[in-house]
Amino acid sequence: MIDNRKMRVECAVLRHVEMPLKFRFRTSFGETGVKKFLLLELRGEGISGWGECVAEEGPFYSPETLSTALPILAEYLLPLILGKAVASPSAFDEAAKRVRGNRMAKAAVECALQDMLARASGVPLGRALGGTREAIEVGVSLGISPTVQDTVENVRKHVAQGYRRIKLKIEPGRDFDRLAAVREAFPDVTLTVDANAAYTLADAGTLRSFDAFRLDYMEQPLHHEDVVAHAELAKTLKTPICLDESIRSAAGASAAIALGACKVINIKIGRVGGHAEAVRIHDVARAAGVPVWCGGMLEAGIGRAHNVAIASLPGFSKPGDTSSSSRYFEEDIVTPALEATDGLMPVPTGPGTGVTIRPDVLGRVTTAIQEFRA
Ligand code: OSB
Ligand code: MG
Repeated sequence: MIDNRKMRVECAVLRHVEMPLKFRFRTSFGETGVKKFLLLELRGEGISGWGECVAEEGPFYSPETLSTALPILAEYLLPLILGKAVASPSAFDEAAKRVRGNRMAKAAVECALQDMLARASGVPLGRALGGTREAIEVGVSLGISPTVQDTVENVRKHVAQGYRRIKLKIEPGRDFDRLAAVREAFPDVTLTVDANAAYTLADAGTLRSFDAFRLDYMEQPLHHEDVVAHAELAKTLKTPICLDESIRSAAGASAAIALGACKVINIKIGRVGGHAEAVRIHDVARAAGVPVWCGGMLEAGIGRAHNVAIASLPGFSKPGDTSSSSRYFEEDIVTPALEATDGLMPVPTGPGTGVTIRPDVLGRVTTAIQEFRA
């Protein structure tokens, strides 16, 4: 990573943003129809760097929420960089270690610094992080549908759009029947499931029955804190396990791999605290022969562009959840639009994330603005 340039951050602008989703997204932990997030702009030396905080409204996917990220940013994280002469991403990453947890808040700052530094250096962020791909392979994450028939139709629509992997959200009671119907209708599609921790070891029989569907992997079947239980479960399944919620650091990733708890890892920049930790997880996984892929949090353009940048690293060898922005939103806050064709999304080639804010659109979806200075 290039990190030799020291940036001076003069001002931070935090926008509260609300964007209606084109579909209601239902998981085992809840349902949403509006994407609410904090958008961070760091300004200094005539450049802006942008980061999207992926904390959600409620503490259901992660303990962090919009209303916990705000004071952590204002009171602990932004003061580490505002007015300081050494606001490089790695200096921030190091200084922010004193703050435990709160990784989504940290990632928003680290992403904005990474974007700012790459822009100042005139290089694409993906390349600055070690990325080698010109385009990334993408799949879709499909929420839990009301019926088996709706599920099959939704899969049909996305297979026709060329997505390279279909991931179905599942929960106890809305799993086997849907999988059976989808696998029968699409014998060759690359298929996965994501339970968001909705099962226990008592459900091992049900989870084992999914072996018949030749899933590429099963994502986070068990409790987010129980890596050992995943290792136990793995012994009884043919289907490989992929961990999402359980992996928050490179140390945790190494431990999970050593325990046999996962054969695949979903990396989300927000969940792990920024690009630097995402790269470290990528590196330990790659050294262990464990493929990774980039997850999603229904991001708008800035968060999506950061996802595309990290997914350009070589170890991201499975299709991720970074599907086309137009699937989610009528209009996005950045240009060029982040769109996949035939399941391939080009990695922007401009400096930083390679996307530019559309001030008119951003103005329409911003509900509040706060400014922070040293
Ligand atoms: O578990 O991967 C998840 C969205 C919000 C919270 C958790 C998850 C998801 C998704 C959506 O699966 C992925 C996307 O389309 O951005
Ligand atoms: Mg997941």
